[in-house]
Order: sequence, then C-alpha cells, then structure tokens
Amino acid sequence: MYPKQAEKTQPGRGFPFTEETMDWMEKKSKEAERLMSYYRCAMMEIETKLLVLNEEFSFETEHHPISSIKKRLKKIRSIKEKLERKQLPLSLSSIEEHLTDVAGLRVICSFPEDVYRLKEALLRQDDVELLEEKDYIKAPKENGYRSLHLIVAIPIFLAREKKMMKVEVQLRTIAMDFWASLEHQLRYKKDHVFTPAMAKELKDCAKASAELDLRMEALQKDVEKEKKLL
Ligand code: 0O2
Repeated sequence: MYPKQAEKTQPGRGFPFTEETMDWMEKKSKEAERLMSYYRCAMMEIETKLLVLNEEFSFETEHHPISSIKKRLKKIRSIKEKLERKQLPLSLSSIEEHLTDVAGLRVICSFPEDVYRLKEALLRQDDVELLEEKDYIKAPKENGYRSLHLIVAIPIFLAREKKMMKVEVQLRTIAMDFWASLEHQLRYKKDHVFTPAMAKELKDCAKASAELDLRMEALQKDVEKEKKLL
C-alpha cells in the first residue's frame, strides 16, 4: 500500500477523509460515492454554462457553436491506476488534491473559432477559475492530436457549504474529434502492431482534418456574408 505520509503532512486539505485506502473506496463507501457525486454536480454546472453560451452565441453567429457535449466520470479503477502510476497516496483527499480529470467534458464544436469563442466566454465568468490550459490546436501533439484542454475549478453549492471542484474541459471541432476517436481506437486495439508507417499515415490524416476545418470555416464565413447581402 502507498504511504499515507503525504496525507498526514497536509491536514485539513482536500476532502475531509484522509486515511482511506482504495480497498475501502472499492467497497463503494458512502464517502467515495459522495465525492463522485460532487464531481457529477461540477460537470452539470459546467454543462449548463456551456449550454447557456450555446444559446446566446447562436444569435450572434447564426449557428450553434456546440455540436454535442460528452461527459464522463473516471472509473474508480482508472483513478486507482493513475494514482499508482504517479506514485500518489491512495485516498479520497489525494484524488481531490492531485487529479484534475476525474470529471471530464468533451465539447464538440462546429468550427475552430467556436472553440476559442466558448473558451473565452467560459473563462470570463467570475466563478470559473482557470488552473491549467494546454492548447494542442495551436501546437498539436507529435502524433497529430489536436484539442484545447482546460482544467478549471468551479464552485458547487451544497446544502451547508460551497465546494470548489476541478473539471477537465476538452474543446475540439467535429473534425478533431473524428480523428481523435479513430486514433484512440486504432492505437489501443489489442494484439496489434502499430508501425511507424501507420503513425505517419495517422499524422497525415490529422493534417488533412486541420485543412478541412479551415476550409469549412471559410465556407461558413462566405455563407454568412451572402446572407447579409440578401
Ligand atoms: P480519457 O479516458 O479520455 O480521459 P495526464 O495523464 O492526464 O495527467 P496528460 O497526458 O499530460 O496528463 O494530459 P493531456 O495531455 O491533457 O491529455 C489528457 C486527455 O487528452 C487524455 O485522457 C485523452 O482524453 C486526451 N488525449 C491526449 N492525447 C491524446 C492523443 O494523442 N490521442 C487521443 N485520442 N486522445 C488524447 P486519458 O486519460 O488518456 O483518457
């Protein structure tokens, strides 16, 4: 079992249960369930904010910037694996303190500009705090992966307290999502060999999808211009 030392040196931080083990968590203890429900609430908060922005922007830009939103709560097993991989204490307070992707939203946008428009509007809200940003659209990953990742902290309002929760928000276009979903499928297929030639082909596909994004965005602007002339 991982040492509980780190927990003891930081009393009072994070979730108020400091000595738990993952075995205990896996028994679906009430406290673990409660923490997961807080993460679910935080996802709901962010989703509502995004849906409100989607409505508002549709009046300005004459299209809905959000095509769809996917939400996911990390499974206890994946949480445990991540804590172990990072050699972090296995406890509820450690999850809260160290992990930033227990609650995740993937926001699939129509066009690249929508990604940044939504990001700015979300971060302008005074109860949303940006903790970390990774822009894999401006600087794609070596394999071609593109997406904008934000780690934010937002408050959830409980019966007796306000609690800050961390949520990962991934914003990407339909083309970026199409590529990422298939790349994930291909790369993580069991019993297969992923050759350098395949990796190159995938990267070329990512480039093609980025070009497609720009062409579709230009087309959308032309359509808007034509509309205004009518
Ligand atoms: P899941 O199930 O999608 O959540 P971390 O390991 O999270 O502490 P890292 O890797 O620096 O740190 O985080 P980063 O770069 O923000 O990426 C985290 C998530 O982005 C991944 O989560 C994926 O969802 C997505 N992602 C990042 N790189 C790639 C990629 O090359 N291809 C695809 N398809 N998705 C990617 P998880 O935890 O891997 O899985």
